[in-house]
Amino acid sequence: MLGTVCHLHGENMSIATFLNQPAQWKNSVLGALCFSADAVESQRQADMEIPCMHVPMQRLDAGDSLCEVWHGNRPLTPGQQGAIHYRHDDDVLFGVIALSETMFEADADKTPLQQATESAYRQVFALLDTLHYPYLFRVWNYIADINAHSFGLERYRQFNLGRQDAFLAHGRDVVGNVPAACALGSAHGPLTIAFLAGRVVPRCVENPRQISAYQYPQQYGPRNPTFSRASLVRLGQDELLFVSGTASIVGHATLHPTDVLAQTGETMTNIQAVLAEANRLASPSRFDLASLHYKVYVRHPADLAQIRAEFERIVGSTPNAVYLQADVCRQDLLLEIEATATQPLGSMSGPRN
Ligand code: 3EB
Repeated sequence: MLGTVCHLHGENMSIATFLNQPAQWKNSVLGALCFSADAVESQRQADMEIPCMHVPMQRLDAGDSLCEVWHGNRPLTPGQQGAIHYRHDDDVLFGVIALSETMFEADADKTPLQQATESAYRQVFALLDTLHYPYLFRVWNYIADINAHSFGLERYRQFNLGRQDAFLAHGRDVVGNVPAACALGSAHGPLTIAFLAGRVVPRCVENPRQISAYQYPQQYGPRNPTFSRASLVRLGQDELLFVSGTASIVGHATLHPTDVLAQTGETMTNIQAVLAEANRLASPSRFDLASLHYKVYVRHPADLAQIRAEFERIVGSTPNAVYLQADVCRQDLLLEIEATATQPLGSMSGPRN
């Protein structure tokens, strides 16, 4: 298998480069996560039968857009169910859903964002049930004004209510066996969710330095976030690691609330701890900081240089990383870092339990 690329893999490029790829290349694209401050460009992708998420976020490092493209095995099957656009091969399904809160009215029980979130996740689970891709590997959540308060509750906490209700309504675990995820804030736009799902059970990884998010104390909201710190997915000859959005949280508390350098260091210590846990479960255990592909979400663009220098110092070699401006789901968090990696299982690995 030397020289082969895992059949499920992501690569980064600008939206313009993505649009200019030949049709043959696009035939293996499961979907894409597109980010740019200006929403216009990637809307053209709607014609392509490729599910493309678009989130209005500024890329901070290079160029003015980012397109994270996920490839699968040809031939791919496209489709639409409810508000979800998806594409799948025999093993993996990529989907995107964007729902505007204006479609929902506040009632006595549920805020519009909560209803939009619950509806989006219910649609996701209905699709996964219909097409038989039962396991969510990784979810990307983007929420406008994530730290704003309305109806007496921070919007991220409204999102957590709707998300957990949908998991429960579909009989899914809300503790333990939950997907890797991230949740970031944009200035505007509909609730936007992208996801990868499949037919093999992912192994969930937690971080011994952190209380599991699904067990946070009540002070962070009426319902806990439904995500694990990372997921490990074995596909063919490869093992994929999805590290969730990771921040400067130890136990359940934010550390270094006003110190962006220290938050960067603490975040990387957390990612190291997640990697150590993943390596306990993975076989062979070869994930390290240098082998990850990172997305770094920066709250204040003015902090970019400091965050980047510290991050590069810690990773050592020049990291494979992209930087986006985003709000993070606690007001005192100044950055969040997510990552993915793939390792070949190798001929020495043998059967695993
Ligand atoms: C944290 O550790 C930081 O709600 O899906 C990170 C990753 C965070 C995912 C989510 C939230 C989520 O709590 C925030």
